[in-house]
Amino acid sequence: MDFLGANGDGIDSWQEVTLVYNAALKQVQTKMEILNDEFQHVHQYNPIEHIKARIKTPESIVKKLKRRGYESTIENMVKYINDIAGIRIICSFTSDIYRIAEMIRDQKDIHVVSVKDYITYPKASGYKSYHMIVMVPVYLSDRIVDTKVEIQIRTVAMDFWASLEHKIHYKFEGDAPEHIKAELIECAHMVADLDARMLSLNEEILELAKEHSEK
Ligand code: 0O2
Repeated sequence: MDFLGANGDGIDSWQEVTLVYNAALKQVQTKMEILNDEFQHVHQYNPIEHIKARIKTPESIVKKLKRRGYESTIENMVKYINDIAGIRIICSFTSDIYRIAEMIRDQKDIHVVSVKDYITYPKASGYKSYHMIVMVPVYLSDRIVDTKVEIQIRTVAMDFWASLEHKIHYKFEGDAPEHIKAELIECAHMVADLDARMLSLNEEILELAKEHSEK
């Protein structure tokens, strides 16, 4: 994939983009793992089930730039594409999502640029997830490059729904038949109901365990 040469935020080749964004990804992933370990140590509980990290493919970056009417230059991708580096944090319960988001906000060397709360305000498609664009400093030998990383936080059930919906979206190039769209919305309601019931079941279990230990 060819990009026009440019100079976006001190990054001037695809190799350098990969290097810098990979470094940012590793930093955020390690931070999340440390927070999860600490949480386990203090509360005997892991809010994070698992973490997935990826660098957006050049093809997907070019498509997104085109869709938004920008030329495929390094400068434009660094400036306009917020999810070149993406981390997905999967947790068990909806309450974990906000707990993790809070822990991210409290990190001194992570700057939160923007938040999209598709949990409180789901998309019309039924999509639910909590998105944060954060900026982390990547220390190279001769300079520091502030780099954007998109963090998506969602439950296992939301992730299951989103990956199927994503496949369908691509299969029908965004124009799925109406009955499939309606079925997906119905499934999104079932996912929301399942998440709510699992959360209240877990809270009841924790309460019972607490009463039991106090006896
Ligand atoms: P792909 O193919 O997954 O990479 P912004 O980041 O604010 O400039 P953007 O990218 O529209 O604008 O932000 P948003 O809404 O936070 O979406 C970012 C990513 O979230 C998307 O990346 C998807 O991965 C995911 N996402 C957003 N909406 C949906 C949805 O309705 N269904 C599913 N399954 N995933 C969604 P890309 O680059 O659009 O797509």
